[in-house]
Amino acid sequence: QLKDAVAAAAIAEVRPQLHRDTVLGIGTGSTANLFIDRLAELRHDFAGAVASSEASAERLRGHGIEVFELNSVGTVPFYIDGADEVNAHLHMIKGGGAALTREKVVAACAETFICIADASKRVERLGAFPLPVEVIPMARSYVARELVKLGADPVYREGVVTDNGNQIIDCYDFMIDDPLAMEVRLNAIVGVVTNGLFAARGADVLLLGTAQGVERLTP
Ligand code: DER
Repeated sequence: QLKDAVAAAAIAEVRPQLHRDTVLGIGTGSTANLFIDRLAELRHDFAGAVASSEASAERLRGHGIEVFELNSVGTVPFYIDGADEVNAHLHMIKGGGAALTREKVVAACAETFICIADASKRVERLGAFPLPVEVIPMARSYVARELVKLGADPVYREGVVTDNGNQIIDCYDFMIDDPLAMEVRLNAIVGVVTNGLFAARGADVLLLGTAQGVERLTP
């Protein structure tokens, strides 16, 4: 299973750097879950983790791993998380799991962002995966109209409320040629909390699961 191979590779990558007082930044999604499950056996080798979602926090606690509030930790040496798409610059689209805001915050506090993904996530151009945008509920329709002006087809992700009490709009038919510029442009739409472009702060290392094994890529 390619996802399991990259989770194992991420454990191998961080294990030598673990100390009793280390707090790790942990992502959200099925690949991050495999990493969390493998962390369990190392739980006595580090202090705990900061989670990018309540779901990941619960999974960590279930393994007896202490979960810390980010405000009491400050920075973390590593952030390990999956992605929906990742390009050659290690810019990503994230947010498939509706955790993009806390993911982006913890990533901002991490020295090294290790992205773990199977080969299906590797793309030349970002945007085939519908770009998630987290919005405050009262601004949803306004933001959707602004996204149409940018060329997107905005679709409200019905029935989903984020850990922050917000809603998600997914931008379909929205190929992105300049992720850095578009990330800044989307952040400028009032009512947008976070968008799923991780370009200003992309990954530092990509562990990519391929049929030939795990490739370790850097920007
Ligand atoms: O929501 C997210 O950003 C997740 O990290 C997602 O992008 C990856 O989820 P997966 O590992 O289940 O594909």
